[in-house]
Amino acid sequence: MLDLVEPAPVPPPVTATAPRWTLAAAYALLQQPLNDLLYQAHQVHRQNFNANEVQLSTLLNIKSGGCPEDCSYCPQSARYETGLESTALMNVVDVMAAATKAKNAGATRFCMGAAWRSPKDREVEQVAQLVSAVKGLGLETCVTLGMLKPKQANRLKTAGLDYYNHNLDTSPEHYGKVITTRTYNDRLETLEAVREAGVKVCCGGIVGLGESPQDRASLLCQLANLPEPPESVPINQLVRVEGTPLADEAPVDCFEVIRTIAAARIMMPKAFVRLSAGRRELGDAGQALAYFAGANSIFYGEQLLTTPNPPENEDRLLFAKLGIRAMAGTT
Ligand code: SAM
Ligand code: DTB
Ligand code: SF4
Repeated sequence: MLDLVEPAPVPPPVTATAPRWTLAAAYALLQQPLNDLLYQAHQVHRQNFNANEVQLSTLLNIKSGGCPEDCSYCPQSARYETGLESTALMNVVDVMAAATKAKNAGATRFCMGAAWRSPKDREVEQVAQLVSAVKGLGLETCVTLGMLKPKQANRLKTAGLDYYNHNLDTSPEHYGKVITTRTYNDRLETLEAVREAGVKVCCGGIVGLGESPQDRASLLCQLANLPEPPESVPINQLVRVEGTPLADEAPVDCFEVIRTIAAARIMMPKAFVRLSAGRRELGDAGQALAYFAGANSIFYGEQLLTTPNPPENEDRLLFAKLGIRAMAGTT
């Protein structure tokens, strides 16, 4: 009688590249005891960066409010009564003045944000002029203008754009509870256009949108598994603004922010991890912990886009206490 031997399973065809991170691995990383997570993150940080240097980026809202999108965290959406005035696109003289001030205060990157769903070609042309002017001051340039087409990304590249900021914001699973007017895939397409144009990618998310720890692990997997991981990863804590649907969301525990930063450092070892919105809420001790966990970039200057940020002198004082130096520019 013949022995019936189970045939060996056929391996799957090697078409798709394996993701760098599985959800289970990312979740396990995030949930381990805080000291274990911090120890591991700090080691990865030291292997890739000078642990006592932090990069300074200054933000300017070049076109405020009146946005047609429904991002439920955002004070700039025209759908919510937040008392914010909408403004036209700023002119080059005023932008240059703000950029010069930022440079003199010690920033090495100047990030310009516009409350658009997606810019028109004419608007991209106007922003391209701003980018060239700011670049001419010897600053790194970054813009965040909403969804971008490949041709628009190429135009910004030729103007001297270094980084494009476009966040995934949260996990694909939680996304629909936060934004309905553009899809996750829309965001991925913009990131692809930016990457293809040879502009560096700045992409991160927000902690505190009512998401679960699994959602935070899932967001980090999305970021770390992009065809090329982002060069810059902003981790924002939700700034709760009156009039927005998330105004009364329960504040997230500060250790969840620190855990997210530490996991981002481990999962994207070469990226600048930016401790972004929400630094005021963290306080000095929380920020010190974030720097230990691997954050090495901040938004520097007393205003984010529409909400307050610690003033420069406070940051300088904290850096002096911690022995942290501002990173020199690369341009
Ligand atoms: N309109 C463009 C867009 O959304 O792509 C660019 C500007 S938008 C304000 C840039 C990012 O700021 C958002 O993707 C979100 O991650 C962050 N952001 C906006 N409002 C926030 C808030 N209240 N708290 C934390 N982060 C916020
Ligand atoms: C990012 O990730 N955070 C910045 C920047 N990219 C454009 C914006 C934070 C906005 C916080 C709310 C506000 O000031 O309007
Ligand atoms: Fe508009 Fe950007 Fe605010 Fe969304 S996050 S409402 S797209 S400005």
